[in-house]
Amino acid sequence: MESKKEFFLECYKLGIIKFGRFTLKSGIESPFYVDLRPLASDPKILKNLANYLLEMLPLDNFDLICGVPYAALPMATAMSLESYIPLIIKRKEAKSYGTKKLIEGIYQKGQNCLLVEDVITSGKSLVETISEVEQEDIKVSDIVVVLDREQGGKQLLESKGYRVHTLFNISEVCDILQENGELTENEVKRIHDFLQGNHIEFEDKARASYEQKLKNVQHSVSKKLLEIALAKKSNLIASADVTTTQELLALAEKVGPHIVALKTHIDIISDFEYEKTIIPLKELSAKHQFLLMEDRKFADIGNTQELQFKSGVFKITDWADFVTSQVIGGFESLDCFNNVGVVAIVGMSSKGTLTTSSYREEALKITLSHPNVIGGVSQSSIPEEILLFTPGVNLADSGDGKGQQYNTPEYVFKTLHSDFIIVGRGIYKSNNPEEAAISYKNEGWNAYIKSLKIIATHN
Ligand code: S5P
Repeated sequence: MESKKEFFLECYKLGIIKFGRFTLKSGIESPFYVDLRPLASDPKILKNLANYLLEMLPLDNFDLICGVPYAALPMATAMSLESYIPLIIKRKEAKSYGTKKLIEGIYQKGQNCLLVEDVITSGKSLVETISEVEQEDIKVSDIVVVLDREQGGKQLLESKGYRVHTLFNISEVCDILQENGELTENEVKRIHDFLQGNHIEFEDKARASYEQKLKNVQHSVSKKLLEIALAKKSNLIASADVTTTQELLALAEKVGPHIVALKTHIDIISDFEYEKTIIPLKELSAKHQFLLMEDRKFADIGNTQELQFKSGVFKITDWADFVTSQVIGGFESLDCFNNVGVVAIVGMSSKGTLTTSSYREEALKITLSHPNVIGGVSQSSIPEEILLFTPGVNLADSGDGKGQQYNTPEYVFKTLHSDFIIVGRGIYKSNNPEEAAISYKNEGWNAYIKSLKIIATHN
């Protein structure tokens, strides 16, 4: 076998460690991220890894071998194949039916089991796993770990009397990568500072300004939105989720001067009449210079969407400047919106939404490639070539008890690089919607200006 260092570099090529800015499960921001699952996809590496791990261990001590689910399962399997030590499988959760077993496989009470883990950080999840294995009357004395993040896990387990064998630790990994020109001395120093529990500053990428975006966008609706934003010093879209024409028009009159667009759900207006609802609304939009965004969230095949867009009582095509649409119907389902701008729903703000990261990734492909699309609704960042609209913004609340989850303007501009905030109840439910709109407009604009000024503070 090649040297341990060469072996690490081969593993590294599979993308198991990334450097940058990552939010860990605990919410802590880390300058590096480790994911060893790719190792299982390279049979030669997995086999070598198994042998490196076995070499470190007093193999006679073990009757069984068990991986901590899931990343360590292939590793434990490979070690079992190389050493002929029998494998047992620990479930993540006990089955809710049948045997309710937590450990699968053949074993006897009192046998000693070697635990295999991919990465150890604080060690807390290993402590839990060990106690679950011990509850089945299986003994654990040794744990073998591929990579130690050196954040106290080894010490925690050793203080409880377990032997912890680690193949790599993050310090030696950083040294290897520095020697190989993958990391600079400064980057390694920051990682050490982080591991020692010191606060480290992250370099924030500066966001594009509205002026810069105005130069790059193609769609006329994107241009108009950015021009209004700059003219009014506002990035606020008020969501008019009211249910009568009178309330809708009254709200538009009050908040109109302070917003870039008024977002409607036109199908919740109980007394809708094109003449009485839309005509005066159009007049207000011209008077106060804001666009109309119909939040229809189309989600059907192209033909049906076209009918929903152009027919019925609402005739959205005649008055909306831009509309929202799901992209679940695929690329061509958006073709019918060729006289308006489309804001694609990439990710939703509600708890338990099905817009998972893999969905968002696919949704973004359509969003970025369709010429009718001007931007996306999302709770995470999207590429800067399109506009990001972020609902779920409220200064006073963190949720509404119905699944809505709120963020502050500061978070959405600084962290997500949003372009426009969408505020509903924060404005129309307020005692004074005009004052509320002014305060959201100012908060939003200040947060945007602040997000432009983030200065790199590498130390
Ligand atoms: O993910 C989303 C997408 C949208 S468009 N989450 C949302 O809340 N919205 C809309 O934004 C929602 O339909 C509502 O009209 C508005 C948020 O209203 P609020 O009262 O919670 O601010």
